[in-house]
Parts: sequence; structure tokens; C-alpha cells
Amino acid sequence: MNPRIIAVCVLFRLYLSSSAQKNYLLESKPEKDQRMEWWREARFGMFIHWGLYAIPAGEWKDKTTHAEWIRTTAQIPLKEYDQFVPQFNPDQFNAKAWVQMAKDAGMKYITITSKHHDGFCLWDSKETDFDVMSTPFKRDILKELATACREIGGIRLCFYHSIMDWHHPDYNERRNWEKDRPVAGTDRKRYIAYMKRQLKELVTNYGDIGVFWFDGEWEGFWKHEDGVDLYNYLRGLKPDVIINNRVDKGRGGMAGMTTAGGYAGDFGTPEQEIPETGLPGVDWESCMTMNNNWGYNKADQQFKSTKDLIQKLVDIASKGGNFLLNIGPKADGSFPQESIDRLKAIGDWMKVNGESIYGTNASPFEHTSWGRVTQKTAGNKTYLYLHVFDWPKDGVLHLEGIGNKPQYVYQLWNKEKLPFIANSNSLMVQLTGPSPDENDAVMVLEYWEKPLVYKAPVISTYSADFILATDAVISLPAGENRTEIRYTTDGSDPVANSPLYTSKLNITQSSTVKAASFYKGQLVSGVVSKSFKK
Ligand code: H79
Repeated sequence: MNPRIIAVCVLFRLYLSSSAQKNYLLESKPEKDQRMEWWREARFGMFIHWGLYAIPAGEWKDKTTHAEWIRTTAQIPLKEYDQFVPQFNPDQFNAKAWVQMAKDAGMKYITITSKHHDGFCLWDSKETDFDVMSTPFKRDILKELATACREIGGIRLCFYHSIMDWHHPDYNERRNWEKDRPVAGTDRKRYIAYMKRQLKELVTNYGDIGVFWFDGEWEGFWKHEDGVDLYNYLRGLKPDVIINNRVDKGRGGMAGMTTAGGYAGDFGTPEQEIPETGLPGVDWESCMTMNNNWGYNKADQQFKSTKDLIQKLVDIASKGGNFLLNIGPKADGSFPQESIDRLKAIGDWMKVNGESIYGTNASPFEHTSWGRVTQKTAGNKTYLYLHVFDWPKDGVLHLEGIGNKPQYVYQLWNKEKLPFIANSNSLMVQLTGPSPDENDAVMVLEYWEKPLVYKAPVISTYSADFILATDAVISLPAGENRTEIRYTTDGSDPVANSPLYTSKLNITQSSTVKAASFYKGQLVSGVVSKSFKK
């Protein structure tokens, strides 16, 4: 080939690789579905917050309430905080034991702090001395975890990486109490380049990383453009990697969801909370602590019960989300005993009931008084998993709003069939009590056709407070075309001969509109209501 053409081609490729970063925000839905597949299947992961802050274990001077934020909450000067580096020597650390505990608990991934806000790096980074190789321990913790994940199998390694950094001078947004770290001569672009080089180490040298979980994005330092750029940069290095929404600026507070368009990030990140309802078409993961702190705090004994943790996992799965449950290992590298005990108990439950969690979708029911529902479709079969938190006193489990009959009803733990009666809009299952599992006992409805679940209507209006008149619009969720809506305006619950809704209501007086779905003259949904004020 003509050398001049070759030269032009080389230059063009250089141009492409340098400036023309691909825009991964334009990915199609099938592409995203494929990339998210393992993560949606997994449903349950382990968060690990570990770093220098495990050494003070929450205690500084007269207070014992600190944790991974200790450098800031106790206002520790950098020089003093650096003194933890020569003290970090977790001689009980055993990567295989950690990975095995996660696996035995039924978890499918581990998200560990490669770097938290304090800036300390748990791996052998070429980019900084503020890393584990400067400690007496001198072992690459992330490398050992990556190896353990590969050897044991079934656990994906993921990294939590803080954008905010209280150690690197070029992260030039200072804590308001820091007077000894001048910002003159610092360069935010240089910090971003540093972070990118570090992330390249992490995405290149530690096997098949599942997720990058960013945090600390809320400060003014970080800009929307930085988020989009970082997202595209990492996807460019590993196209199938999954990245949380805190890479960008779209997150709405601790509720954790990105609702506006144009922001980067593959899933929402509610922190210490669970959304009220499922969010159709949205991927999200609730992260929570087992006690009240992320990093190890020796004084914090307020651990959630096993029952609470299992029911949180089920609640989250029933709303279509993932559960990222945190462990704060001690400075010696061991897990707190309370955490070990709970992981073991959750694992015992998962061994019996995992099928009702992995790969399930959100409940088709709006409300079930006795517990939660998850569902899974396989071929033309659909399984509805009824998670019974509160065992019915009369031993009869009522499921309202279901219009067709399952092929079988059985107990998940031993596949034993249960008698049931199917009405036109409900199902009654005769349980054999008492409950075999106070945490959650699961019954399965096996359908050989699509289950018909009736949805309640939704009442909407331009304004519920009005001067002369306003409109109330009542609609059924998309796809619900078998039922009809009946309504009242006097505050009573709609019945079979209440007015049929056909077009929007003109409201001229203060009133309460109530509506419900009816099928062949039978109430088949819950009652919804909305108050209007003149
Ligand atoms: O790593 C753990 C915590 O150390 C870290 N995230 C978990 C996973 C964390 N950092 N800060 N916080 C938790 C709480 C901070 C909350 C706020 Fe904000 C930051 C309140 C105001 C700024 C985020 C942005 C929530 C509201 C706006």
C-alpha cells in the first residue's frame, strides 16, 4: 500500500482513539439488557467497607461514633491520619474466607472499597504511595480477592471507588475545617487524570470486574461532563462493565434514583432505604448496613436481626431491585462475629429459598397483607412465589386480585402440594401450619399460562386544590384491558353498581373520589382514593 495512505490511516486511528470517545449513553435497550443480565439475575451482593479507618474502629478522643468518615467527622489532620499507614497489618485477612462467606450467604457479587473518601487504596497502585504497599502488610488485597473469586467461582468482584478524595492535593475541594492544605497550584484536571489511570489499573489487572460503584459525586468539584466522560472512558476500556448512577450528577438524594434523562449510570442507588414500590423498567440496588455503620465501629452493637435482613432482601426482590448488604471488617482482617452469624443464617435460608430470589421480577401485586411476592417466567410457565412473613391464624392464605387458576400450589421447601380454591378474583391456599420458617416461608403458584393479575386504577388530576372546578382522570395501568372502573365521590368504597367510569369527572365541590377495578361485576382490585379541595 502507498505509504502516504498508510500514514493517513494511522493518523486517523490515532484521532479516533484519542478524541472520539464512543458515547455509550446511546446504547440500545437489547444491548443494555444483555449487559445487565448477570446483575439482574444476582439480586444479592456483599458490600465491604475496609480501609485505614478500621484501625480506630470508630473511636477518636472522647467519641465512639465515627467510622469510615472519621478523618472528617473527627477532623483529623492529614499528617495524623497518615499514621494509620504503618499500623495497617491485618494478619487475619484471608481472601478465600471472605469470598466463601459471601458465596455461602447466597450472594453473587462483592463490591469492595478500592478507595473510600479518605483516599487510601487497597491495591498496589503505581499512581500513589498512599496504598496498601506502604503498610507493613504489603499485600495487594484486591489481587488476592480477584484470585479467590476466580478459584472459588460464582462471585463477581466489583469496586466501590470514591470520586471525592480527602488526601490527593488536586482534589481541591477542602473540608471547611482544613486550614493546612492550601489549594494554590492544584489542578482538578490532574486529579481526574490520576483517577482515570487508577481506574485503568483496576479494570485491567483484576480479572473480570462486574461493577464500578462510584460515590462522593455530590460535591461541586464533580461536574456532569466529568460523569459522562468517566462513564464513557470505563465502558471504552471494558464495554460490558456496569456503572452505578453516582458516576454522574443525576442522583436525587438518598432515595438514590436518577429520574431526569441525559445522565450517565446504569442503576439507581438508594442508600439505607428501600423504595416504596417497584419502579418498572428501572434497575436499582439498595445498599444497607447490618448495624449502623459502613466502616467497622467496635461500639456499634445495633445489628439488624436475621429475620429483618431476609425480609429486606425479599422486599427488595419483590420490587425488582438488588440488595447490597454491607460488612465492615475489623483492622485484623476478620469479619465481626455478628456479621458472620447473620451471613450464615441468611445462607441457610437462601439454600432452601434461593429460587424465589435469583432471576426474579417485581411482584405483579400492589399489596399483599401477609408478605411479599416475587415472580419468574420460564418458557410458558410462570412461578409466583408467595413469601409468607405473617402466618395466617386460620391457616388460609388469601391472594386477592388474581383471575386464573394455577396448575399447582406447593411449598417451596419440600415441593409438597397444597389444596387451594380459585375464585374469579382471588385464591385461597390451605397452608399446613405452623410456619416452618419464622423468617419467611415460601409457597409457589405454578402457572402454565400467564397469571391474570388485576390492577387498581390510578386517579390523576391537574390540581387537587381548585377554585371553581377541576377534572379527575381515572385510568388503568397499561395492558389492563379486561376490567372496568367503577367510582364514587361520596367517600364510600365503590361496589358493583357504583357508576361506571367512562370519561373524566368534572369536580365542582370538595370531595373524595374512590375507584376500583371490576371484572364481570366483581371487585378485583384494591380501592384507590384522592381528595379534592375547593
Ligand atoms: O460509603 C458509604 C458512606 O460512607 C457514603 N456512602 C455509603 C455507601 C456516604 N457518604 N456520605 N453519605 C454516605 C451521606 C451523605 C449524604 C449527603 Fe447528600 C451528601 C447529604 C448531602 C450531601 C447525597 C447528596 C445525599 C443528598 C445529597
